[in-house]
Amino acid sequence: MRVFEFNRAIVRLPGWSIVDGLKAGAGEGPDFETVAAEHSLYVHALDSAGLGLIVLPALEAYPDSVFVEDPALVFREGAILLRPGAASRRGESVMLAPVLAEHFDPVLALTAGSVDGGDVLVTPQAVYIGLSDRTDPSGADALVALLARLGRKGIVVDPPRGTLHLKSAASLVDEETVLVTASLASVGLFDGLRNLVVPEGEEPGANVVRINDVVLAGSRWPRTADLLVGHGLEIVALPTGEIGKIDAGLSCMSLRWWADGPVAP
Ligand code: CIR
Repeated sequence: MRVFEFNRAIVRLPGWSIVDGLKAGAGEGPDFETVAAEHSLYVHALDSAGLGLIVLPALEAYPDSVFVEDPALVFREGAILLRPGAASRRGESVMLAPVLAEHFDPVLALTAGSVDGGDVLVTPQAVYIGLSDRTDPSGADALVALLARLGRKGIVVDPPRGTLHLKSAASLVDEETVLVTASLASVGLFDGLRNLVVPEGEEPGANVVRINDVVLAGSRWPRTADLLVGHGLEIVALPTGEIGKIDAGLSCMSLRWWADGPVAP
């Protein structure tokens, strides 16, 4: 089974409070209606890629809760509730716990430090955990131990800073290839894999998500799309301009996994 074969995903609808989502820069915040339209196209793309979707309601108390990738990790072998590094997001894990309990056994929980799922990149060889402003060494080490309980090898890496998360700058696009920023390629984090380097000026385009036969990619990054198509990949181009205002991309809006046996509703 390839690591990007999925038949299920969890998404959460954006709330009005998303206008107050966290952002590193001083630019304007997002407009709710436009975020909702981007999210709706994303959900449609997941459905078209063959995923059975669990759509959770918006959580107004958590402006960033549409980014379900950050508070948990999911695998065929089980799920892990994380401890997001931003104080305003810490409670999001608890809000995901009931739905994870319905679909996963075991559901493990990180109890030390902090880790955002956006810092966790799964490749066929390992689960890479990138240190960042959100993911600290004690959380990363604790996560390695939990991954081992699921039979997964975790590797802690210390990428150059400048992006929110490891996966803001790196995405697995096939079993041998990562799409990466030049900055990340230069430090050789993924030397065992082919590095496709995003063109200069399109660095945020490094966050894509491979799902079965397609790669969801931001439509703002045409040269990155050309690179991926030239590599033989099928692209589904999606608008990300509004979520991009709060430092988000495409991987962050879903939790994806392969469920064995009949797919529960
Ligand atoms: C945050 O700063 O936490 C959100 N505004 C964006 C999170 C994006 N998550 C991700 O890329 N995994």
